[in-house]
Amino acid sequence: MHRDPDRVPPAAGAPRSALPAWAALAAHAREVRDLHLRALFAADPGRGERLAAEAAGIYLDYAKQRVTQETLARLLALAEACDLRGRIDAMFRGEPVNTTEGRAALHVALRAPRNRRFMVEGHDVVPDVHAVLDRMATFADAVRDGAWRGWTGRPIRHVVNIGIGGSDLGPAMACEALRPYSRRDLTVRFVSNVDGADFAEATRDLDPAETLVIVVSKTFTTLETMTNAHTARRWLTAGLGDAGAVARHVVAVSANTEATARFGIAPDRVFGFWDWVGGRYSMGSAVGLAVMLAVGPAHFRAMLDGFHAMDEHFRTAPFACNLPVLSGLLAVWCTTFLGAQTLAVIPYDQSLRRLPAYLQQLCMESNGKSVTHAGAPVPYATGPIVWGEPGTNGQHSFFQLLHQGTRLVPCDFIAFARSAYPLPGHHDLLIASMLAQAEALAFGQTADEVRAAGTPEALVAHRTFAGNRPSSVLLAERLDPFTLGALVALYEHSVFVQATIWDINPFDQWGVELGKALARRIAPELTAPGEPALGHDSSTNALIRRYRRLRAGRAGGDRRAGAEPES
Ligand code: G6Q
Repeated sequence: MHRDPDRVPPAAGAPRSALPAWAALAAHAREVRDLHLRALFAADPGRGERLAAEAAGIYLDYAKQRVTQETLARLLALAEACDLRGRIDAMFRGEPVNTTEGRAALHVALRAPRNRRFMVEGHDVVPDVHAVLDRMATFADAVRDGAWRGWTGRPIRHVVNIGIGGSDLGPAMACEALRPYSRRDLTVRFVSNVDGADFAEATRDLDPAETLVIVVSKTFTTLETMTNAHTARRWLTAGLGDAGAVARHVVAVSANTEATARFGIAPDRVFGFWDWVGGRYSMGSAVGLAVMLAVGPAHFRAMLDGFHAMDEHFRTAPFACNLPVLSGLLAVWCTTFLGAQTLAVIPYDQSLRRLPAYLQQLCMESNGKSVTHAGAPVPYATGPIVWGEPGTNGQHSFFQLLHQGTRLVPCDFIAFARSAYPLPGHHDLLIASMLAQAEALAFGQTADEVRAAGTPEALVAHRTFAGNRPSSVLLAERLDPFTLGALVALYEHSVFVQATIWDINPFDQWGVELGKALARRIAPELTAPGEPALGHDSSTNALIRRYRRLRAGRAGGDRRAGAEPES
């Protein structure tokens, strides 16, 4: 029987790099390493039209990635050899794809329409999802139309979301992105950091009588969130003069109803979610309550529809025109085969200014792993460092390195054809800038072109751009709730595709535990009376001693003028 060598499974426990499809791709990468995008475009006038795909209103142009038709075919072959189809189906079937925690990762069920079924351990979770969404909608409508009132009878005008990581970044990003769709007379603020500055600055001009606090924590044990929640309780009690007021001004989003009850939040003020929803994949759950309060239930549901449209595209579209599959495979290509260490995400849209921070968590917490599912070290590079800033601002700061530095920095550019802020002369300039950057990165400017422009010889080398720097463009009509949902789902599933190729678990985050445990040990040492015995390394011990002296004002040294804050 003939067997396609790309499909021969590796021996059990062998790394992905032992796959014939992997070796073929690695050999191909060596062959095309010096191919320039100039040559690729010159040889194929149809490239710009062909290397593109579209779904849920988002057009992905990846013609300026350093790929040939053969690269794409080999990447797709690798996806098949890694059983990407089987892994997608397993995720959608609610299997415990989060292997180290023995859980499903079924965030796609959060945005399923009522008539769909998604099973977790034999139970259809879709009715549970919609029951919470309906309760959220009733509550959001009541707050927004003034029926829900604070302790003193005043309507709610401010919302403070207390949460961190997955319980903060998604809703914070979405509230910012969807500001044109939000109630302008309702302020929504986000408090995440245990640094008191965060809570103090977020609440300093708010009236507790008109403020609703949402404590968002899946576990309801997270140090930062619980510290801020207790501070909020004191702030409300002090401001309203009665501890009973807290019950009227605090709601919770959590999977831990025992802990919310212990905190004093009645069950009907708790919006639940489930352990099959990972924190950084939870934006479509009750974690998005602040977003629903800001934009209203209809816009929130439109955002979920956008998520769902991309989910369905990911589940059903052939890989060769599947946006998350293409995006994930291109990330693997750039990271593992071309040696790029980072991915810059540059939204040419000020409303997406929090998107890079959101994607940092989504991508880096998911794929910042160095062992396979089976616990073996990976012999190849995994998740890239994700970073970015909105354009055009980045052009005036770090783009120099992207164009002429020594590192390869693939970029994702994100843009919309229509702006919610149609000030004359702005939007076309914004988009022209993005297109120009992608063009300059890809094609550069040769020494001959620089000379031909009359540049003095001494400056030719300085003004030459090598080009061949890869980027993708994501273009949609406008940044509306539907498109935002589709965009986020695209990245979620791209991360899953990458993890599948790398054979790592994108749904756990053990790497954040060690620091938390050490902080619990150090915290009492900072305040203990006398000179506590310290058992750390000499650097940590010295820093703890110095901090204690500075904190007590015993470090010596003069008070500098201007060192005291105004308030
Ligand atoms: C996300 C992570 C992490 C988590 C926060 C907050 O995937 O698990 O960022 O969201 O640590 O956790 P809680 O929601 O439990 O407070």
